[in-house]
Order: sequence, then C-alpha cells, then structure tokens
Amino acid sequence: MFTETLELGKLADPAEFREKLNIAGEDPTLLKEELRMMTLIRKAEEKIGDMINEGQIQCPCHLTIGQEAIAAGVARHLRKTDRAFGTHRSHGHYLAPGNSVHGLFAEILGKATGCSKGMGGSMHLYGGESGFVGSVPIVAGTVSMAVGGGLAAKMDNKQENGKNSWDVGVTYFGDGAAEEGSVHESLNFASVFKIPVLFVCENNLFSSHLHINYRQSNDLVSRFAMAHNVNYRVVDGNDVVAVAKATKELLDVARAGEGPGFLEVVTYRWRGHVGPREDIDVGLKRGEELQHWKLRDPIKRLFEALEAEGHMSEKDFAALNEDVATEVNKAWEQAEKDPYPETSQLLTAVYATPKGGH
Ligand SMILES: Cc1ncc(C[n+]2csc(CCOP(=O)(O)OP(=O)(O)O)c2C)c(N)n1
Repeated sequence: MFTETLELGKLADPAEFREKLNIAGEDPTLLKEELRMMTLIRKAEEKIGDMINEGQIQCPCHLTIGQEAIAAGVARHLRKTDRAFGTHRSHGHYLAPGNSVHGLFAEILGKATGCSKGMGGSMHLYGGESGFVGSVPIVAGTVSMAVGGGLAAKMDNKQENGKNSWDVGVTYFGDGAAEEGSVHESLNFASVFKIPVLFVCENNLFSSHLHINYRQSNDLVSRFAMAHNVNYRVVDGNDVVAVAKATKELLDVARAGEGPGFLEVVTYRWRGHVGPREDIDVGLKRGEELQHWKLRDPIKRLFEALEAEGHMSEKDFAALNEDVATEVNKAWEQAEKDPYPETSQLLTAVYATPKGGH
C-alpha cells in the first residue's frame, strides 16, 4: 500500500493547501500547458454558465469549476490508446486530452457538429480519438465499463522492450458514486484479475446537496480500495503536480500488469450541483465554506508557483487568459451558427430490434 491515511483530515480543510504549488523538478513548459488547459476548462464553463443565464442553453450542465487540476493532472500520463470514461460532470475530462471546445459547445446546443452529433448534450460527451471513450450520467454507470476497457487492454498485452506496457481503463467518478454497489464489484474484479484500470475518485465532499459527513461514517473513500487490496493514493485535487505524480505512480504499476490503482483527489466544486449558481445547493449554506475553498484555487496556485520561479509574469498570465477567452468566444460563435441535425438522423444511433427481428 502507498499510504496509511485513515481519514481525509487536512485534505478536507479549505484552510490548508492554499499556498503556491511545489514545482521543484517539474518541466515548466509542461506546467504552462497545463495552466492553459485548466484556464480553458474554467473559461469554457464560465461561458456555459453565462449562456445558461441568458437562456441560450436548454440542456442541464454540471460544472466542474474549481476541480480543473484533476482532469489536467491525470491526462498528463494518459495515452490516446487508453480508454477513459466520465460522468455527468465531465466537461474537463473531455477537454483535457485535447478534444475541442467547439465540439463541447455544439453538443450542449444540440448541433450536428457536436462531439456526439448533437444527440447527447452535456452529459454524453465523446472524444474517442483522444482516448476519452465517453461520459454517461448514470452515477457509477461507467466504472465497470472502464474495468471492461482495462480487461480488453490486458488481452491486447501491449509490450515495450520485452516488458508489459499495457494500455489502461480509466474511470472518473464522484464520492457519491462510491455508494453504488457496482463500484465495489468493479474494485474486487479489477483486483482479483489484475486489470489495468485507474479509478479516479473526485471527492468533492458532496453528492448532489448532501455532504459526505451526513452520508458516510468516514470521509475517506479510499478505504474501499484498501478493502479490495487495490493500491491507492490520496492527494490534494487542487494541486496539478500532486495529481500528476500520484497518477504516474499508480499507472506505472497498472501498465506493468501488477494491478489496478485508486486515486482519491480531494477537491470542491464552486458552483451548485447543476447549473451556474453558487448559492443553489438545496438546504445548504455553503457560502462561507465556498469562500475558503476559493483560496485553494488550483489555477491561481499553479500560476503563483510559475511566477515565483521566474517562468511567468502577471503580463504573461493576462495574455494567456485573453488568448483562451478568444478561443472560447470563437468556438461559441461557431457553435451557435452550426446547423441542427436533420430529423432523418434521429434514430441512426439508437439500438432497436427491427419488426419481426430478434
Ligand atoms: C444511478 C443514479 N442515481 C442517482 C442519480 C442522480 N444523481 C445525479 S448526480 C448525483 C450525485 C453524484 O455525486 P458524486 O458521484 O459525488 O458526483 P459529483 O456530482 O459530486 O461530481 C446523483 C445522485 C443518477 N444520475 N444516477
């Protein structure tokens, strides 16, 4: 086992981990790319939020603002031949391996140019070329699928220099999803058969509107990995460097054929469970807590580290933000102009038994 932590402790405390990141030994060029990616995810979602407020979007959207470091940090070590699966909150998982913002916006608007041809919306994103097989809103619905993807990769048995170099299945899911039985079945199966799969549990402390302390006897989801003898790591999910490092440690083991990994990344979503509002969590008063978590901002902390080490100035960061905003706005304008699918396409991606058939 990689760690002996038995509860989240400091990791769940927004007064902790506010300082700039430790980037010693890291490649600054790579970090700047990840800073751009995290900014892209945030600005794309801020745009979606604004457009919901303007009444331009009809589709329910679950925003990941505040959690951007997880998608960016995990994606650093994924291959296009891996098989990653997402959830209802997967805009970041889709964008991080390089899928287009335009494809996301067009999908949310139901346009033919959307990443799922306008048939899926925000919760059914597809980026197969990048290794992002898809997202599904059935909570925990894709966890076992990723184990299946890992099993297929194990059977492919990819080799490099005479050693196992297996592709992996990856499943992103929330702390709420861990309350579904299929997560436990998936962990057990993956462990027993040494399936190369990375379980990425984004513990943002909430399932819809209920805090984990009201739902569970312990806020550490990794205890389920311990129970199934699965290697696990628990890290600050708002630290892209920590996320990437732990991802690599677990993937090295999985790709070598030595068993699955469980990465618990502790974070907090800034907006409501669904939609752009910060104050909409039914029955909850997140106000003060949210303001504390905003000080643990994954983007700000990475920029401050790059600035302190002389790799980036305020001016560079402003230029990056402007560049990303232009990309986002252009993508939105294009998506708005794009056509809707033809009515004749409605059933093309639907499974059905033909009349009289089997
Ligand atoms: C099987 C199933 N049960 C319930 C829901 C309704 N639902 C949608 S999201 C959600 C909460 C999920 O919480 P978590 O897994 O922690 O993910 P987060 O929203 O925090 O990212 C629920 C209960 C659903 N979509 N699927």
